[in-house]
Order: sequence, then structure tokens, then C-alpha cells
Amino acid sequence: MSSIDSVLKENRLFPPSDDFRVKANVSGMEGYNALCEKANNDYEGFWGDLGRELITWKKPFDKVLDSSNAPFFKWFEDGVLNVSYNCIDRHLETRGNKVAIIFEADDGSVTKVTYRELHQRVCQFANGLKSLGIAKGDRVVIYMPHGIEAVVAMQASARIGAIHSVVFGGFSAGALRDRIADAAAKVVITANESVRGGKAVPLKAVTDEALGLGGCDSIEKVIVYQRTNGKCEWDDTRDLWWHNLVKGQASECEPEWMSAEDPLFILYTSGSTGKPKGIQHSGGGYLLGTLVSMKWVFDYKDTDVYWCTADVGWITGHSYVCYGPLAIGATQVVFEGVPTYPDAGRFWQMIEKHGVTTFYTAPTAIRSLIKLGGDLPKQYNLSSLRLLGTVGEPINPEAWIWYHEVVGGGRCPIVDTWWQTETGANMIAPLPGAVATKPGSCTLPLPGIIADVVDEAGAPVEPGKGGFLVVKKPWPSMVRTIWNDPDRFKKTYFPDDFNGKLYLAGDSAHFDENGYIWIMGRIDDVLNVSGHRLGTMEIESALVANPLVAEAAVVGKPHEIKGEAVVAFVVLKANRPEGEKATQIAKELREWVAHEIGKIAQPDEIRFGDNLPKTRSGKIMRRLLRVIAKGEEVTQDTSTLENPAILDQLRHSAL
Ligand code: 6R9
Repeated sequence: MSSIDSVLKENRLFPPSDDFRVKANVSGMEGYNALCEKANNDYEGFWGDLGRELITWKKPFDKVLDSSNAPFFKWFEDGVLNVSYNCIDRHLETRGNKVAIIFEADDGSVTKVTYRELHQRVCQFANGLKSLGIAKGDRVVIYMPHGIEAVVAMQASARIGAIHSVVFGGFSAGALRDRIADAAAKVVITANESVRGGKAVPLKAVTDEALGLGGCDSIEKVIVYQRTNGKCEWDDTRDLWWHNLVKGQASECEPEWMSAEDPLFILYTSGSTGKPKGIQHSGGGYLLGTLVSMKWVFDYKDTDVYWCTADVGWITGHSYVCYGPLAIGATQVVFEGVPTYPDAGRFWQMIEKHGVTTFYTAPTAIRSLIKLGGDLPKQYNLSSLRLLGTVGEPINPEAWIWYHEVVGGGRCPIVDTWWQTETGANMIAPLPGAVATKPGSCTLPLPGIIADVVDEAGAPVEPGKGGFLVVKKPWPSMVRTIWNDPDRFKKTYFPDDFNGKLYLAGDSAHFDENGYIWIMGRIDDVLNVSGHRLGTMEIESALVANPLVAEAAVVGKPHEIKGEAVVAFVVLKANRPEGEKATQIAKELREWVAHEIGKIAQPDEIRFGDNLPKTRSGKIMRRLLRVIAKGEEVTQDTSTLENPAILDQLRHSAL
């Protein structure tokens, strides 16, 4: 990939300024090394001390780590806590009147909520859920617009010990149905509509459609937050308004006291097969991961105004909107809209307006904003910023330098944070007052995270050579299992290839001569489109579910803004279409995929063929499809192909 080649040449180092280093929570490489050494000498002692220091326990734990049933590790299991108590109640005495959330709606209107007000809202909604019979261990699906109520719904679930499963508001009815059914949820919390970029999305109508698809018999109630004046269908026996549910509810709600190992949430993510995986996290370890990273990676200070732009529908919105910032007592901005509405200056205008100090976003957003207005940040006063972050995909050095210079005024460290839905919290990232940054590299693992790059045999590879990114020891915020599928958990993350001992991240990576880690991309059939994980198999199954389609293969190709674009090779049941007809069917198929999965999965390019390149044993040669998608010449040996002539046809059929 060309972006990776250019990344490889990057060697500039950006050490923290003296001023930043002196004030940082982890100061200088001495500070970083001391923490690493402590973790190396006494791993459990290291995490145990952090667990006691950063979490408020109802009953403290005695045992730190239980590996007796590896890879189903348990952390702090005999400790008792409530995550919502840690995010809200424990701040009331000292920070009750501090603003917890500065919410900016799509239209620019602002609502501020203090910790005391948030406590009241969460308690009332939690009592509302309880009045419906929702209790510890029940699953609650949240399909909501990004905003205060989504955070309240998640916190309220955590408060009563229910397990939430947030489904991103851009997913389709089919995707929502699958997640409701897999989790056997009792309730869906949604809104009549969401608003993004001035456009309304009918979330309630999609929910109705999802429930109508079948398989959702577990659902007893649908709670609807009224976000707009838009009308929606209503089923009196099943649906109830959020405002009616909370009316008259007490503003106190005793938290459910939980074992640290009780599940906190499930979040579905794409993998190598067509079926998304329900990644299951538990309360204690997860909370600790978010807190540690808020402190070390985001160098959290009480005076900060923190803003993570991710939607709560993704893991980044869970860890760095709903949980981490609240657990540490921060004031944070929550933004409902999109970076380009009403224009590409929205982020910069909001940073100025709210005095944001810490800004965390995705490389794809940065790249699109450069393209739409590389000089726009200069029109705003961004002097409040002191720290910048990125997440979701590798950042190309050009975008990094622009972010550093134009947004950060050359003075803000950039934390390029590598982590995953499965890891729960940041894993590899520069601690900004210690580690010198290098554009394009996520640099060094956090203290206590034992990451490595290994070959097929599990042996470490030398610098410059690519290999599998692995984690060698369990860590507190790690995935506990895949909901309903412990075998898949084991096979996917702790495969026998490495004796079941190493956590396999699914990314390839290499070390450079400074010992810094560079992420090269996924090793499985997962695409990273605008920082979102999409399984090629999921898109293929959606395509072949269309009555016109006989066969489909999906691959990625590099894309300037999205990182990767989706390319679908399609064989129809009827003859290969040409001209107008081909354009028309391609359009239909794109709409079909949007309807089956969501707009984010729509193929950017569709290529019709009479067939797909296959080996004599019938395997689709995806390697060749990738080359064709990139528009490159096929130089590989094609002698094992059943039908070599197909390559030429596919090369010329892009739509
Ligand atoms: C947090 C999140 C995880 C996958 C991961 C990797 C890619 C994430 C990255 C990065 C390079 C970074 N990824 N952060 N690649 N540099 N800083 O994105 O979770 O949606 O589960 O995706 O994203 O490929 O394996 P998730």
C-alpha cells in the first residue's frame, strides 16, 4: 500500500516540550521507564495498585488476576463496585457543580449538564428501567442519536447491572435485528429520529422494521426519546416515551453492587466471518483501562475541556465519551453532528467556542477536513488546545504534520492511539510528556501492556520486518469472551498456532530501529473504512442475499480519505450487464447493501463479471482481486487459475 510505503520513510522525532513534560502526569522517559519496570517486576502488584488507587470499591478485591481458566482471564473478581457510581456519584461531593457534559446539537444549540444533574437524570432513567422489570444481567439494546440521553441510557444500564449493547445509529434494520436477537435483549432504547448534518434519520421506523423481521421475541418494550418533532408509528402495547417513563421517578437510585467480573456491556464488531462478534467486557477491569489511559495518554488535568468526537455506537465512544472522561471527573464536549456541517470549519469553531484543551478524532476526519479547507483552522483561535489524539487507523505523515502544525500550532503532542473494541482501552500510544512522537507510528505500549511483533512460530521478529501484532500477558480491560460463543473467542484471539498463549490482535505490524511500533493493516478479511471495521464476508453475504446476485467477492483498495474503499466483484444470475443497465443494477446493489447493513458498508466500486477468478479447487483468488481493484498489473502466477481470461474482463468493468 502506498500510504504504508510513505509511512516507512518517516523518521522525524517530536519530543515533548520542556513545559509539557514538567507538568505531565507521566513525566519524561524516566517516568515511563519506572512504570514499565514496576510492571515487569511485579505484574499483578502493578495492576493491583492501580486498581486500588483509581477505582472506588464497595468491597476491595483480594485477588488481582485469575488465570486458572485461561484464556478466560478474570481480574479483581472478588471486588465489588458499580461503574456508574464511579463515573458519577463519587464526584458529587467535590465536583457536583462541575459541568460533566457540554452538549452541542447538530444545529449549534448548547446544553450543559453538571455532575449533579447527570446523577439525577441517570437515577431517574435507571428507576424507569427498573419499573419495567429490567434487572441485573438483562440485555438492553441502545439505538440512539449521539448525545446526553445515549450516555444516560448507558450509565443507567450500568447502574442497575443490566448489560448494554449499543448499536450505531447508522446501522440498518437487519443489523439491528441480528444484534437484538443474538443478545436476546428485553428492551430497545431509541429515538423518534436522529439529526446529523441537517438531515433526519428515522431511528424509530428502523427499529419497528427490525422488530418486524422476526427473531426478536425477547423484546418487551421500546423506549423512545423524542429528539425532534418528527412523527413515528406507535404501538401502545409495546412503545413508551422516554419523558413519560422518567416522569415522577425518584432522583436517587441505589446502584446495584456488582462483582468486577460481571459483564458491563456487549459491543458487536466485524470479524472474518459474516456474523459480527459480540465483544463482552466486564466492569472492573474495563473501568481501570479507561481511567489509566485518561490519566497517562490524555494526561488528564482538572482544568481540561476534553473532546472525543467518536459516536457512542463505537468502542471509542464507549471508552472515551461514556466511561473514561466521566470516571475521571472531566468536563467533556459531546457533539451530535458531523465535521462538515454547516461547513468544514465546524470542529475548529467548536474548539474555539468551548475552549477545548484535548481533542481526539480519527485520521479519516482529518484527511477529509484537509481536503475541504486546509486553511480553515487558521480562522479560529485554537490556542486552548494542549493535546491532540487520533484513533481508528494508521495516520499518514502528511495528515499528522498538518494536524500538528495547523491545528496544534506546533505545540501540542499528538497521541496516536492503537487499540481495538477487544482491548477496551488504549494499548500502544505515546505518553505525551514522555515519549517522543514520530508521524505515523503509535510508538510504545502503555506500561503494563506487553505487546510484541512475532512471526508464524510466535518468535519475535527483527526491526523492519513485518509480523503479527500480539499481546503476551492478559490486561485488565481485555475482552472476556464473545457473547454466546466462547469457542470462537478462543480460536480468534488465542489460537493454537501460538499454543493459545498469545492474544492475536489481527493486525500486522513492525518495529523500527527506535523500538517503535508501526501498524501495517489487518491480517484478516476485515476492512477499515473511515476508521470503521467492516467484514468483507458481511458485505458479501448482503450482496448474495439480493435476488439478482449469484456470487460476490469483496476486497479493499487504498482510498485517499477513507483509508480503504470497498470494491465488490459481482456475478449476476442473469448475463453480465453492460452500459446503462449495469449502472442501474450497481445503483440498486449499493442501496441494497445500505439497507442490509448500513451506508458505511456501501461498495464504492462494483465490477460485474461472467465469473470470478478461481483456483481449480474453486477458491476465489482474493489476492488477484485486490490487485485488480488497485488498478495494478497482475504479475503473480495465474497458472493455477481455472479461468484466467476473467481477469481481463474484471479489469475493465469498474462502475
Ligand atoms: C479503537 C478502534 C480496531 C482496528 C485495529 C487496527 C485499527 C485502530 C489504530 C489502528 C493503526 C491506530 N486501528 N487504531 N491502526 N493505528 N492508532 O478503532 O477499535 O473499531 O475495534 O478497530 O482499527 O486495525 O485492529 P475497532
